[in-house]
Amino acid sequence: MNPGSKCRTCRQPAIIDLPRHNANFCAEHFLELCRRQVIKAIEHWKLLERDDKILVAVSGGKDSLAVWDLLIELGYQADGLYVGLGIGDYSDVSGDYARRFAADRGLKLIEISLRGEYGYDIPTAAKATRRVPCSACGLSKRHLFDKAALDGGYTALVTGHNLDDEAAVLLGNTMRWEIDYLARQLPKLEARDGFPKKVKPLVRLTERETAAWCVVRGIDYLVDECPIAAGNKHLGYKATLNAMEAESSGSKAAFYLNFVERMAPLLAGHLKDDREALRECEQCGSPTSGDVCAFCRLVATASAHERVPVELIMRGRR
Ligand code: Q46
Ligand code: ZN
Ligand code: ZN
Repeated sequence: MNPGSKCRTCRQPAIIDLPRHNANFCAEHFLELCRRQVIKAIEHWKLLERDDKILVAVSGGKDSLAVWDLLIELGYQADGLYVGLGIGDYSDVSGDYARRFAADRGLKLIEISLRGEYGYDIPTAAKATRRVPCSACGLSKRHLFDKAALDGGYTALVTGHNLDDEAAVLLGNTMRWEIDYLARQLPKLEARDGFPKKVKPLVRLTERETAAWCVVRGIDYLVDECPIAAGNKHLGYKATLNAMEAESSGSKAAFYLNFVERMAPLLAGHLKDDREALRECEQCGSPTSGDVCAFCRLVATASAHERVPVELIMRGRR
């Protein structure tokens, strides 16, 4: 940002430049822009109702704390859910950030420990399944988020996915033409038997913007990235999209938002086919396409495996 840059709205000194909006903003008007983007997402895609009982999946990072903060600020009733993944110090510290955020604001935080309640952690699950850690981690989180939302009588499950996350997943799915995944990549998935409504109110904000929201609002968040994320292909897709964005600002938002508006409706039929094939897991009752759901199979495999320290997984990934 050039020294002396002025806020587009009030002409006071700017604190952030946002090339895709072709403007700079002071702290107050930057926050206003973020609020407007979230309200626009909520209203345009009908993400939330005023009387929704909301559960926010919280990791202790910038996005999940920002979305929780924004929803409370906008007058929604929202509790938090933190899942302890057992990824060494990273999980211990991330839990502290989530707890501190909730305690400082008098908000309710539900906690689930994978090791304490299901007898495994993510490093052990990665070793036991011989797949990248994010595979077992994503599966565990999806299952436990859905279960906690339904058990707690919540009508909406909110996640902090931002524009960078969604554009990166979209690029990955497009590169492989994963039609079923593409059909589901929406800012809102309606509730259905065994699944809560799932919404992503931050999809109009970039990760730079959610980080800036936290800094301006004085939210203390865990800056460190997950130490075992190296197998996560989305990091490469994010770098590719950032390179394109640097050449042509606004291209990332156009890629994702135009997909949702123009392409996703054409894939709606795939979403329906996918839903019709589900039945109840014999062990936990969750929706599944087989007899026993993928989560119950993961619990059986990972909890029977000798505990694996996170350092082993980190070394293995280098
Ligand atoms: S926590 Fe889990 Fe992420 Fe770490 S192991 Fe992968 S999915 S990167 S959001
Ligand atoms: Zn201003
Ligand atoms: Zn099950």
